[in-house]
Amino acid sequence: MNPLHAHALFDGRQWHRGMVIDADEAGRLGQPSAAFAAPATAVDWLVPGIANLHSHAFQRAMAGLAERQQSEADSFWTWRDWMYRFAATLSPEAVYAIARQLYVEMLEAGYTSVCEFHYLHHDVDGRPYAPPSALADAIIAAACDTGIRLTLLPVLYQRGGFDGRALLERQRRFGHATEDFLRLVEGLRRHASSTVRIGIAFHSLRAVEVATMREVLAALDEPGLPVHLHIAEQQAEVVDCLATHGRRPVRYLLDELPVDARWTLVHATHVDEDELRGIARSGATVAICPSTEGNLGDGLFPLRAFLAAGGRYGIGSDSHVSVSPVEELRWLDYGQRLIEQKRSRALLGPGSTGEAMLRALAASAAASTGQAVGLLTEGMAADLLVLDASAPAMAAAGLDDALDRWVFCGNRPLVREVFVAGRRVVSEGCHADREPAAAAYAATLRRLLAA
Ligand code: NGQ
Ligand code: ZN
Repeated sequence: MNPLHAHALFDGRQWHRGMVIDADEAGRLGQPSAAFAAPATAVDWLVPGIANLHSHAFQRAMAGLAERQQSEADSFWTWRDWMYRFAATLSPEAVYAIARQLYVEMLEAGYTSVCEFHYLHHDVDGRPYAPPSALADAIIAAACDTGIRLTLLPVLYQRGGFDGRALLERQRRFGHATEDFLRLVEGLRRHASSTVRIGIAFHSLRAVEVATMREVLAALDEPGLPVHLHIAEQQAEVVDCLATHGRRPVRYLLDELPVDARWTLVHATHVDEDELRGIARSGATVAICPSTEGNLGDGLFPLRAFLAAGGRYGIGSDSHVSVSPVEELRWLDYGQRLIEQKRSRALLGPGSTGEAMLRALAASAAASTGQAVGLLTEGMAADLLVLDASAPAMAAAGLDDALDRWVFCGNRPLVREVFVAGRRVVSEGCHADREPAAAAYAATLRRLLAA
């Protein structure tokens, strides 16, 4: 990366005027320094790239295809059946084409890293591929080819519910015996690099017993290992967990496992005050996925109470009905506004709502991804965005409102340049592979939908 001169740099905590930043060979930032004479090439608005904390890449290809009402009782659970049927059709080549297109879109939207919650492991008949990591390899290849930073979270998925029932036939591509899972993770760790981190995930409390989680954590422990799981997204999970364990899901998790800052709880939609305080105290991040949670009819995360408890959160695009950090953040705040019939809910005192939310994302990104991302400070990754200063939405912007304009001002994308580890991957709003990725994706979808 050539040194970048910025008239205004938001480092994830605060604004600085007239800065120059530079990255080393490994894509890490040096100390940002004050630029006295900004050259003509200086950019106006330099901000941290966004970490996408929750993704199921293959679901991108289903977006818009599951919106036809089948019955008055359509729900998350009927969507899930549909999703299983779709997942049953995918080959490693298809997963690569879908993930590549998705990651191009993510980069163009301003996501510079993605946590891939990867549970589609085996062949259609449930047998392991040779090698068993074939589908994970497709995800890694898509990330490396597009230039997005990846935290790959191979998912352990073992049973069909709290009562210990076996996986359904349609879930057979997802399941592992514990030893096979440990072997998969060990094998994947060989792919770790400066932009690929291997973490782990447990699909949910429904799908993995806590005793097994303890066993996996003991076997795979390493400093800062990201550990993600879905939790309390639907009321039915709360009801079933109460029936089996006499406690609500988040309470049960916090009681049974050493949840700390390495953990990311995905959704955590249905939580009471005590659980909220418990999550905040643990230092875990909540990955809120507002567009998917809205699409699936999950409910609204109680953001205000969580902020009051000092909790950490980030965002994820999850099922990818939307691939836009801006749309996630709008929905995050608008959901709260609609409940409370007030404005600017994502912060507890006066200030910029957009800036407050972006500060929260910057603060949680490193722990949740297990990588040095989020803040644009010395030693952190040079994962950054240049916003389009020439866009009408940014006309006469100032430090007080630049981030609110990006988040709240219309639908024309304002991300002009994107760098990951100091490497430019988007120029003038366009990824270099936009066209070939879209063509391969369209061919893949034609094949899948014709079958
Ligand atoms: C998933 N998706 O694993 O893709 C889940 C649905 C489940 C979301 N939670 C399946 N959005 O939770 O059992
Ligand atoms: Zn999910």
